[in-house]
Amino acid sequence: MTTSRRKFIKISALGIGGLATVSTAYKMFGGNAYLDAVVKENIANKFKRSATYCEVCFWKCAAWAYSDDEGNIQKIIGNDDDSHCNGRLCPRGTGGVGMYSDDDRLKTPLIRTTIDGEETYREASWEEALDLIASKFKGIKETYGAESIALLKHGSPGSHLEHLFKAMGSDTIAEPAYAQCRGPRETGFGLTFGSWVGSPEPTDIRDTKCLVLIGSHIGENMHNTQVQEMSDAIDNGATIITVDPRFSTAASKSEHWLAIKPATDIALLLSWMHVLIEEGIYNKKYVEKYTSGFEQLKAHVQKYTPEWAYGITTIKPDVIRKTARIMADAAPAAIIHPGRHVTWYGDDSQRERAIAILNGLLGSWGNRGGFYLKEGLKVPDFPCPEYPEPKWGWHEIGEKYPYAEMGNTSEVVNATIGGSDNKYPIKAWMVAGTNLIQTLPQRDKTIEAINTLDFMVVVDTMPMEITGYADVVLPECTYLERYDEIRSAPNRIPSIAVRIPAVKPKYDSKPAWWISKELGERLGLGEYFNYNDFEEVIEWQLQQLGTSLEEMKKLGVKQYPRKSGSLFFEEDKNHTFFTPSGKIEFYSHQLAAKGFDPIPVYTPHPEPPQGFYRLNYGRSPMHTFSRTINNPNLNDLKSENTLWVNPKVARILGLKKNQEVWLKNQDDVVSTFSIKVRVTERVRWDSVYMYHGFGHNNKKLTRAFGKGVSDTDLITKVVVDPIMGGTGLRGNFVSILTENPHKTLAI
Ligand SMILES: Nc1nc2c(c(=O)[nH]1)N[C@H]1C(S)=C(S)[C@@H](COP(=O)(O)OP(=O)(O)OC[C@H]3O[C@@H](n4cnc5c(=O)[nH]c(N)nc54)[C@H](O)[C@@H]3O)O[C@H]1N2
Ligand SMILES: Nc1nc2c(c(=O)[nH]1)N[C@H]1C(S)=C(S)[C@@H](COP(=O)(O)OP(=O)(O)OC[C@H]3O[C@@H](n4cnc5c(=O)[nH]c(N)nc54)[C@H](O)[C@@H]3O)O[C@H]1N2
Ligand code: SF4
Ligand SMILES: [Mo]
Repeated sequence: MTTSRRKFIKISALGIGGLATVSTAYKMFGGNAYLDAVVKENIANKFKRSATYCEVCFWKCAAWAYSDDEGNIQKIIGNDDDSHCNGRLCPRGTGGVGMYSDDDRLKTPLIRTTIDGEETYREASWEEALDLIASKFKGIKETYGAESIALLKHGSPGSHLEHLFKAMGSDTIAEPAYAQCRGPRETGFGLTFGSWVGSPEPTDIRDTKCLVLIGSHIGENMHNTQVQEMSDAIDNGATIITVDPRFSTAASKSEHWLAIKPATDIALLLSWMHVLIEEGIYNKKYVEKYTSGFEQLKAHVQKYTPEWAYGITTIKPDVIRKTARIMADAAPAAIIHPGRHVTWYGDDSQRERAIAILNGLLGSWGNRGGFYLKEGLKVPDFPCPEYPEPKWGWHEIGEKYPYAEMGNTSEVVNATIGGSDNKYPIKAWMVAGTNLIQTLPQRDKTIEAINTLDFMVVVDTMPMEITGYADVVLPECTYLERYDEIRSAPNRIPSIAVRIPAVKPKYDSKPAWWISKELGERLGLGEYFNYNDFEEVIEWQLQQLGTSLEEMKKLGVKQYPRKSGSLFFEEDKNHTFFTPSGKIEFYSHQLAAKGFDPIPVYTPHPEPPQGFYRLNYGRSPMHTFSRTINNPNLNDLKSENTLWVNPKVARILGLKKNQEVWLKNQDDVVSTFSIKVRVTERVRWDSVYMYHGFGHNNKKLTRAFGKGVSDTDLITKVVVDPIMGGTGLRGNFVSILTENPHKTLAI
């Protein structure tokens, strides 16, 4: 296998016919409760409705898909009984129908081939594609062991393929939602409270009196019920404190916006602890009853005065004191939000520990207006033989990080690239529902890993960047065309939701459950797939849960009574935390034993050199990562990103509104495309900001190709969290180029 073999295949753009069908998606998004009700009634009378849950992001709101007699999906509306959405979808969820109707979709299996010396794909039948994958997997399993076949996944297809992989004997499984997203917060909170935060976050925002957001920009981060509850909390007079170097939407709704100098949050957190303890306004009763290590914490934070923090964070001492007092007044109905995408500067588990400790001092965990005690329902596994025991897997691959508690995508990349001491040779990847080229930092490494593979399969719905590197591409049908797992996520009240196909799969696309089963059978693992249709699996599981498919088709969502007791701690009862001491651990003996700081400390991070700005990025409210940029409905709302530039910087560089610029980072890497300037006070003078997900370079994405810049282009440097292996992405610096650096390259 030569390296050039897996060159990214750029197939020339298809016609732009699809553009003509772009709908004015704005019309579809009702923001008015009365209108919503009228629309719902009209729709309900006219169309067939099918229960589903949304796959446009991972909040998985339960919804109804309405389709007409011709099988066209007319509208998707939130399920009123669902605690993830309360009957209202976000604009992306409403626009989800575009995932189905996008005519750029993958239409048939594709196999890499060479015609006249040019690499390209040829269309193939499912039989041929699946036979080829099965024979490659068999060969690799025989030579190296099933462990050498890795599954990189995100979203619903993942669970079906995970079953296939475990049946095969591979636990070499990872997803970007860990080492590029939530990992450090689960570690930080896990070490402190003995419990992960999990998703949805058990934040009792609707009843809080004070919500502190630290780089968590709810409102642009559109996770549905968080946005709804935050809006309710504001109506109820809660104080919102937003710590963000950028004036985010959340900041605009906040009484206090703390425009912190990037990368200095731990200093602020330590100083807030200092004020609470120094002024004796922490929650004494709670700290006494539930925590351990208070005396060490007190001694530790004594020197972290607001005056000390001011020099680091640029936040004035009186603002630090005042905001600490507001939290204390509200406590325990105060939330220091754990955030979600928290892989920033490499000391992220420690920053999350600091957030957890601050919550501990306020007594918010287990109290109304703080964090509720979530409860979920276990969906019984469909009967099948036990999985074989792999010799190694994600755990071993990530073993140098003692608190790596899920598969780490970047470590899978490293193990794939290998090296002389590589104990974990990875020879094949199956990639499903993740666009690794836009998702993982250090793209060169991702491509190097792909080039060393013997074989790569990609299961996707769209011709994304990652599909261009595959040997075989399998077109999955969209969430509106398939059955998937029963959704069961912990919440205030346990509930389940089902996904039933609203329409038949378009083109020659197939669901992941079917792909897994077909491959399983070809690999001699038929006994793990003892059903003809996934409907049978769900039907059986629903029976075990005391309901039926028939009932769930009518309900969509079913709630179950809580069994674990009260939603909050009870005065007269004690609570044991799942930590070694059974208490909330302000001082972590576990960390100390492994040579890490037992209480977080502030360490300075590199600052942008002269002429460079820190590259800051975040969520576009109308999009989910790279997956929706080509969606006809959502592309209609926002088709490219802009570069937020402070007026001072614009003046110095002579930049004008809407001027096209290119970016070059500290490693001389230049953005593939250009981006238009947005001059705004909303970003600090030391940073620039852009939405993540844009700047697609697969020409088959006819609406998204070449529109805006991909932040991932420029994230060539990472700082790895030594505790859990998360890749800090926010230490990259860019300079702004006004001349096209690609002129001679003909891109
Ligand atoms: N530079 C940078 N990198 C980041 C982030 C960032 O902000 N900036 N954010 C990080 C975070 S928080 C996360 S969680 C990750 C997210 O990382 P990803 O999940 O990789 O993000 P997406 O770009 O949405 O890629 C999803 C892929 O799944 C495909 N897809 C969508 N629906 C389906 C389906 O039903 N079936 C199948 N088979 N495929 C489907 C899409 O076409 C797309 O190729 O990225 C992380 N990486
Ligand atoms: N619309 C939409 N919503 C989404 C998603 C989506 O793709 N689209 N993805 C979902 C997923 S998987 C995730 S993980 C979440 C992520 O949502 P969040 O956890 O909110 O994370 P980011 O989008 O990375 O938010 C970045 C914010 O952090 C700020 N920031 C940057 N540097 C610093 C710093 O040093 N200190 C502080 N205090 N702030 C800083 C940025 O200015 C920006 O406002 O969003 C979820 N919701
Ligand atoms: S928050 Fe929006 S995109 Fe995410 S699942 Fe809910 S409706 Fe879909
Ligand atoms: Mo994420």
